[in-house]
Amino acid sequence: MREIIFATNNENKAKEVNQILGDSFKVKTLHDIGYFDEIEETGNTFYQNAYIKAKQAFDFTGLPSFGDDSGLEVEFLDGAPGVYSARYAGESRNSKANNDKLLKALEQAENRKAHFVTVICYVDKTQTKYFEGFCKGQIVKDLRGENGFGYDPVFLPDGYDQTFAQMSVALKNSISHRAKAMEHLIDFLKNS
Ligand code: ITT
Repeated sequence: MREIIFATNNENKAKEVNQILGDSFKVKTLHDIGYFDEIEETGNTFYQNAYIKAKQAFDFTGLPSFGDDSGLEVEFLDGAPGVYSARYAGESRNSKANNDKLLKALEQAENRKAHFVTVICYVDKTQTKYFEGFCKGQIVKDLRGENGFGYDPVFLPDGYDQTFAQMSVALKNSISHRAKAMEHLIDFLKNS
């Protein structure tokens, strides 16, 4: 089985990615490879941060590695919180605080359109590649559901009447931004 390093400390992301990849790859996270330092996300774009994560894991292991940088872009907020999604309400990276701040910022908003973005960067000995995925939807008015992570309780994907946090992981994984970016990565890996 091919081994690949997923440069994340987010267990929920790792769970989603493992489910998407199934048995075709053995995925190891930063924790699994014994990398316990914080990777500073110093970039201003999803692309830069995804690269920083993947490159760090590749440099540490010498093995094919990928990083995922993702976030929520809200139309009424001109694309915020965007690349700063994890820290929208402060450095504590607290999801409840982030969601509360977002709902407050949208209190008067009629336009509640938003989309999730994932950029995956893959690095190995010979190449660096990028893959994108998007999922469009709306921000609901109250927190709904217990599953998932981050902004899942406030995000209603287009065409569904459940937020990401009300859906099973399997259903989220069939339509999410991360799933779409992962499909592109998987296609690439199959042909390389
Ligand atoms: P790693 O950098 O260790 O992978 P992270 O949680 O810091 O994990 P990001 O830097 O990509 O990940 O931050 C993305 C933030 O955007 C994340 O903390 C969530 O708040 C939000 N987010 C990303 N994908 C999401 C999803 O599928 N559902 C809900 N919120 C999501």
